[in-house]
Amino acid sequence: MTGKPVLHYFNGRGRMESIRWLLAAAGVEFEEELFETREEFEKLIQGGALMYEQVPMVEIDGMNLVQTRAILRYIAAKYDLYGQNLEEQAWIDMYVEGLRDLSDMIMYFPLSLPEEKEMNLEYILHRATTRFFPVYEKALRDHQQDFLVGSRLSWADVQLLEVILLVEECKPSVLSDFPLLQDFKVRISQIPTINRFLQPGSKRKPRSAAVGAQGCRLASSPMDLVGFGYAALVTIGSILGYKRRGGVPSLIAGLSVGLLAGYGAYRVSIDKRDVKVSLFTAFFLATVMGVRFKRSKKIMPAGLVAGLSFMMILRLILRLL
Ligand SMILES: N[C@@H](CCC(=O)N[C@@H](CS)C(=O)NCC(=O)O)C(=O)O
Repeated sequence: MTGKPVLHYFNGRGRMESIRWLLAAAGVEFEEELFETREEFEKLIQGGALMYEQVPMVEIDGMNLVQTRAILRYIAAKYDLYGQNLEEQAWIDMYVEGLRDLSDMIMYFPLSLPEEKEMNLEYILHRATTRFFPVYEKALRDHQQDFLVGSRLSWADVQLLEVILLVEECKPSVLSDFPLLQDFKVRISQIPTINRFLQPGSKRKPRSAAVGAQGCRLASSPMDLVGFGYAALVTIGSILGYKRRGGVPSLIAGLSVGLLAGYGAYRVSIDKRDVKVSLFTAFFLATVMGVRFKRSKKIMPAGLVAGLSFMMILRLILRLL
């Protein structure tokens, strides 16, 4: 290998965190190109480095590796963390895939609707303690070794420790009925490479960066709901105005501006810094309605639209800072 692997991802845990864990456990130093904006992500896409236009991507051994599982498998095999034979590999795969099911639930948890948060958390903890942790507790009991598979550290152990710590962040006492997992946690945490990764200042992402799915949301760019709401308001407002006072030209003008605002919101949804159209629309409406409000002193609709448009301008400018 020439040079250190370079990890490309958002500045968060997400799908990259297990890759960080595995490299760290293998004692491999790595570099990170962490992006914060959609543009940085798109630059990478335009450079042709992302096979599926998705991250994680890891530059390693002259390849641009994508697909989380493929990356993990490559690292595990390369650094001798993937068992001694096909049978051990199969066991490692089974343990790792189960752990992924559990960690995926946790990764998507921040996307829960507020009213579903408590129920979803309970569900995750229930699944962890009734379906997944019993498997690993039994595996350690039956296998009678320090590790899940064979007699040395494997990818399965690294992944298990990562997920235990993840679930403990949701409920610190979650291992209380799993004595072997408690011992396992202490034992594996003491392995020097892993212990270093657990120390502050390492490349392990903190809980505050548990943006898993939020990281993905940045990649697929969240919809500009406020912008669409504003466009809908302008459109509905012009239809109501027409119904009340008539006037086809004002209706056409209102609908056109509403359409333009909708198009602006669409562009912001694709790229949150692409605010030109939205800014122009809001500026136009703020000016026209502001002048109308000054003359008529009527809050509805002139004052309201001018005020909202002014707030939209502020909001869009803030996005650029
Ligand atoms: N199967 C892929 C999924 C990767 C994925 O969904 N990545 C997200 C970020 S976490 C992404 O790049 N999304 C952008 C998009 O799909 O356009 C993997 O496991 O690596």
